Amino acid sequence: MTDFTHTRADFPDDFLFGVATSAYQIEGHGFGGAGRTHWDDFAATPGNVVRAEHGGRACDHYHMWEQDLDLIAAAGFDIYRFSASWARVLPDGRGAVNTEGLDYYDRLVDGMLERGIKPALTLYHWELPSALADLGGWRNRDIAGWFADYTQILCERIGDRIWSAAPINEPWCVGWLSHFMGAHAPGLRDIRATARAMHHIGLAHGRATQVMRGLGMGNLGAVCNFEYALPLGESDADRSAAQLYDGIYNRWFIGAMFKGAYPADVLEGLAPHMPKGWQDDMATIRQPLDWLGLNYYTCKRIAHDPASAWPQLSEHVGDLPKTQMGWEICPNGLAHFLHFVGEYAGTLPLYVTENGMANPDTPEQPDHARIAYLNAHLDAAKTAMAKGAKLKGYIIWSLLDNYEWSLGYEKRFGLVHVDFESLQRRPKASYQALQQALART
Ligand code: IFM
Repeated sequence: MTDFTHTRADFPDDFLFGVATSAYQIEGHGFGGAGRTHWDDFAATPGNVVRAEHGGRACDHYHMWEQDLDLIAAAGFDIYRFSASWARVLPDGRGAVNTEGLDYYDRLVDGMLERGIKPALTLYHWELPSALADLGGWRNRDIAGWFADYTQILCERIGDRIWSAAPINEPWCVGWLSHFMGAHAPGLRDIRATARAMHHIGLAHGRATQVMRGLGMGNLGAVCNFEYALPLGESDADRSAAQLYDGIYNRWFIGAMFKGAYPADVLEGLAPHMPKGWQDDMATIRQPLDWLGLNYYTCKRIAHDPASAWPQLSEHVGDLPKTQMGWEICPNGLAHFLHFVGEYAGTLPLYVTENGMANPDTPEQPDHARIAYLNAHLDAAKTAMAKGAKLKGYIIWSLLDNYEWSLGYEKRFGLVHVDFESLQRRPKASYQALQQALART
């Protein structure tokens, strides 16, 4: 069996290892009285999702959660980063509460604590209730208030037992990927919608953080995704395009959350489309936080595209070895960001809140490629720590093979193989290697 290059003993005593999932991707949204989400609508529209697959059954974690928590505990993970579904708690996004949904999250959190696992909650991992999408979803400023109310209801019930919480997973995906690139629900390609969503996401983050502080919760953070932007060619134009891509992807949200300011280069393009009075919200967006989480997977080659409208750039894939997603394997980028975010997060603890790879795994084939990927990224993390990065934990995406959004169930990110017919779980070689590496000696 291929081993991990590092074991737990190579990291500081308080360094934590974890595994992550999200509600819509594993729970089975058709169970337990959850409301319809914009992902159900997106998947039901031809051309959006491979084979029109949706999260109706997914991994049926809703019924199999005990078995899944046992897998997390048996591997020796310290943290389980999970998310709650807004539409499971409030089927219409506001108004009537689905008590079955609250009971479910209550049981799930108790189940983690019983097994000695730290619950790391994400409040929103993309399953917007359809009823709120009808009202404009993230384009509507009122979403910040709706999200704050949902936060209050959920955290009044489970907040007392949560180890850490973050409001919104990967704001760039919620804003840019979903409203500008049209690749995720609601599938828009509209700059005005994008600017509004990119601002209201920050506002909702700020309001939810205030609510959780008000309830006495601690260890509150933000989880942003980062992609290492490299110029495609040597020209100044490509260099500037990569810099702008970096601003949109990597600096917009942390700029607002940690400095109360959007990056000037990005604002130049988005300002004409921003909602009126956005400047007055910056203090709410910039809430004191306790940590920053980085989701990191890959790099991207960026070129200037003079023929297109702002931001006048095109995305390319380079020659590095790739994962099943077609994403280049580029651990240098992780090391880069672990230093770069210090400019925003100062001395706050950092966590890698997602890192991992999709691989066309079968139960019979050991996933050596995943072990190598994780090794390379742990090496990069270790090197960054030696140079002063404040990294306190590393969380792998994902525990289980699951619903990879518009790519359906084909792309397998799990440490545990899931047969989507029988729902049988089978730990992969990477799970077993991690179990060895994490064992306390
Ligand atoms: O599956 C996703 C997850 O929902 C968010 N971060 C990236 C993962 C892999 O694409």
